[in-house]
Amino acid sequence: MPDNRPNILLILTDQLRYDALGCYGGQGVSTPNLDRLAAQGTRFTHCYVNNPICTPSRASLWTGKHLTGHGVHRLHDCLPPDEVMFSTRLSDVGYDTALFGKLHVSGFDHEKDHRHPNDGFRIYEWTMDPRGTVGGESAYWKWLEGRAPDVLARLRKHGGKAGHIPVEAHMTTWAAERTISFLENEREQGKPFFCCMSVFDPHDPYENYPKEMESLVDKNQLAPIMASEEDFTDRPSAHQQEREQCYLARIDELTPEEIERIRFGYHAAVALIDQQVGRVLDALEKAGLGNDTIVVFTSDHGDMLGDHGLLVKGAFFYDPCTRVPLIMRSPGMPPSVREELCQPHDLPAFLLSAAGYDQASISKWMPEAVSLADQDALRMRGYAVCMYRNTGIFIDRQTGIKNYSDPPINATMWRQGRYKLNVYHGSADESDEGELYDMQSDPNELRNLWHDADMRGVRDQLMQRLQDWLKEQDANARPQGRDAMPTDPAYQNIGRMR
Ligand SMILES: [Ca+2]
Repeated sequence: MPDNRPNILLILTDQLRYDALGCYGGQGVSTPNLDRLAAQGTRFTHCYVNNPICTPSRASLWTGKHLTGHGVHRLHDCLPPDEVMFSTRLSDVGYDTALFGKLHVSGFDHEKDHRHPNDGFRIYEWTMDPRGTVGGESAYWKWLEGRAPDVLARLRKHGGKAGHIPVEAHMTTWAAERTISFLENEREQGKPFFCCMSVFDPHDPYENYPKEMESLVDKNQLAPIMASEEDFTDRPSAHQQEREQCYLARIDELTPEEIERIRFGYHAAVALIDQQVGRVLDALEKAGLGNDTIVVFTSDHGDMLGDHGLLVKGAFFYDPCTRVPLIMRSPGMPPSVREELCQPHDLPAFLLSAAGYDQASISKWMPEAVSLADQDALRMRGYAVCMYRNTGIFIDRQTGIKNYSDPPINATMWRQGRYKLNVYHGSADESDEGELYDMQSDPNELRNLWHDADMRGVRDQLMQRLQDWLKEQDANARPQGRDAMPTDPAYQNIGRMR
C-alpha cells in the first residue's frame, strides 16, 4: 500500500542570523536558492530561539521543549537519556531516518563517543565540527580521507587555522552530497523519510570558506556594523563581561578591518550553504520527491558580528543573536510570509502532526509546542521566550582558562507584542538588571527603556507575565542534564582569534 505521508528534509545551520539571507532583507549577500525556497514556501519573520547557544537551543528543537523541559541549560550539559528526540517518534511510525552532520544536543565531549539512546536515526553520520578540534574523528573526516587527503592533513595539523577549504572538500558540500546520495540511492524503499542535513557554517572562525565564494559577496553592499561605539553604562553588566571575556576575542582588541573580515567571511560561508542547498533541492526534484517533501531551513542561533559592540553569541538577546531564519515549504501549503512569534521547539509539533500523530500525543510529549501550521494558536500564545541559564563559556584573560561564569548569569528574554523585555535575575547588587525595547519604533534595539518612567507600566506588566511563566516552569522543571565539560587541555585554545 502506498504511503502518502510527506517526507521531511530538515536543513540546519549553525549561527545563522535572520538577516543574513536576501529574503530577510540582507544586502550584498548571495542566497538565490534560499530566497527561491522562501518564495515557494512559508517564511517566518519572527522565529526566536529558546536559548542563544548551541546545545540548549538544539535540545529544544529536537525535543519540542523549553530548557526547563529537557534539562540542557549549559553548553556542555547532556540531554538526559530518557528524553526522546522527535526523530525517534518519526522512526517509530515507519519513517526512514538519516543524519548528516552536527547534532550537539549534549556536550560534545560526551556526544563524540555516545549516541543519545533516543535519537532514532538509522543512518547517523555525526560531525560536530569540521576542524576536528572538538569531537575529533568524524564522518566528514572519513569522507575526506578518500576525497581530499591533503585537506584532511591540513585540518589535522591546523584545525580552524587551516585556511580556505575548496568547495569540493568543504563540510557544507559533504553534508549536501551525503544528503543527495541518501535521496537518490540510500533510502529504504516503501517508507517516507526524515533526513537532516546539518552544517557547521557560518560559525566562527569565518576563515574556512572556499575562496571562490568571495566573488559572490558584495563587500560594499553588506550592512555596516551597527552601534559599535554604543555606551555600555546603561546595559546589563553581563554585556560588559561578554565584551571582556568573549571566547573568540576582546572586541576592542580587533581592528575595524578585522571585524569587516569576519563579516565578509561569514557571508561567504552563507553563499556556499546557499549553493549546496540549491544542489540538494535540485536532486529532490530530479528524484521526483519535490511535491511530497516538507523542506525546512533554520538555525540554532545568530551571530552579533560586532553589532552593539559584541561578538558571536552569549548572555544577551539582541535580534542578531536570538532571531533566526525559518523557512518551510510544505506540500499543499500556499506561499506566505508569517509574522507571528514562533520558536524552534514548535517545529516538531508540526512535523509529528504531518507524520500522522494525533494532537493528544503531541501535547503530552511537548505541552508547550504549538504546530507551526496553526497560525491562530501561535497568535493566541503571542509570546516567545529565550532562557539563558549560565549557558555560555567565558575566558579568563589572565589564565586563558574557559569556564562558566561565576557568579552565574541567569537571564530571560520575554518577547511579546511590540516589546522585548530582558531580565537578568538576581545580579550582584541584588537588584534585577534589565532591558526593555520597543521593537516597533526601535527595531535595532538602541534605546533601553528599562529606566524610563513613562514605560514603567509596560515594564511591570511584562515582568508579571514573565514571572508567572517562570513560576510555572520552575514547578514543572526536570533535573538538569549532567555536565560534560571537556577535560582535554586542547579545549582551552579552540576558537580563539588571539
Ligand atoms: Ca551553535
